[in-house]
Amino acid sequence: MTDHTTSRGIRCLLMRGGTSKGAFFLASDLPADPEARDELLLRIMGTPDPRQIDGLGGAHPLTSKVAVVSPSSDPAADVDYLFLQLGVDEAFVTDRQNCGNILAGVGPFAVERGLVAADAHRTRVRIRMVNTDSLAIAEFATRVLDDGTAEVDYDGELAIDGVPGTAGPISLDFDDTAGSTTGALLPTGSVVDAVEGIEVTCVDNGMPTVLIRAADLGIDGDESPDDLEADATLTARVERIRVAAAARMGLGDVSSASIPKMVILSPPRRGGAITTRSFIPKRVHTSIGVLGALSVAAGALAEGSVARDLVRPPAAGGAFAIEHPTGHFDVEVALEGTGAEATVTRSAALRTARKIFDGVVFPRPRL
Ligand code: NQM
Repeated sequence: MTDHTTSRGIRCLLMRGGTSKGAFFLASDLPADPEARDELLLRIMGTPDPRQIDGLGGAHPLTSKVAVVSPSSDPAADVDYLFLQLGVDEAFVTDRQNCGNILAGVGPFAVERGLVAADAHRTRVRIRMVNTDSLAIAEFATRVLDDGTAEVDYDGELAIDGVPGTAGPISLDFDDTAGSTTGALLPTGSVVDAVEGIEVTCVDNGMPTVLIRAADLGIDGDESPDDLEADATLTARVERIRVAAAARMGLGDVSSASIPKMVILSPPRRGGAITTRSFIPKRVHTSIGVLGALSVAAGALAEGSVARDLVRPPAAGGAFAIEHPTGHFDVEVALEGTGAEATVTRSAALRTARKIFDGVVFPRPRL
């Protein structure tokens, strides 16, 4: 049978979103059947292959990401955004996690594809995040061209650690909570749980995350991602804790899932609130995810969490600076209530994004 997708290609926009990179598609340009869509996406990204040599993927989970965008039927939203994480050397596509870095590209993509009309100076896009059925509002600069049409202005002065140079700020505002996969900010019902012999805080402000003190793992917490990944005893222990904590969080079998994320905490080194190293979950993040950071901040601010003796919280109303391997990421998170009753009243962050390539991608033939 002739495979027309291979010969004619699929319309695709490659975009950096925050510190990640992904392939953005209109849902209408992909098969409606999730199984057929995922099989096609694996071929487009070049998965499974450690180098993803025959596709668009960049040989790391942070560059093996897909956004599927469509007009929203929710009156509170302009567009629906489905995030899909693809494996690199393992052939999987999962919708069990959301991604806030790729979210930064969704508003601009909606304008690029004509789903949202750009305003003369700034454009606001209301995004329903399908993975967690929650809302985000993105706002970014747009400009009017000589012919009167408006387009996204990607340039600007904001530097984000983990990306060279500067670009235009994209504000991501989640109102209160940044969403939840597990349905609760503290999914085990406790601020601290004992898992595999150590104390952890399980939290979900947009990303199911397990917080662990570096000292409890016998490490400093500011090791490089390469050094952490090379420590087979440590990675095996982190994985055992992940699987056990996931069961307590109601996430079921996560042996082949990219959640929960495992974040190792230690005191701040560079004037921020806390130092982090994030297992996402097999590779170690070179910075930190957006929703991961919002979850770390919420967990660290929860009274009695494992971060209590490590965190240097910002002054009231100040940004929570999360230190990570390539710098820091400032997020705004506010909590109300104490202990297991705590709720999030504000979640927001600034990112940048950039259109890298717009065209037609040709999936590799079936293996
Ligand atoms: O937590 C990587 C990323 C992410 C996720 C991961 C993210 C988020 O940096 O919102 O952005 O944890 O898999 O792209």
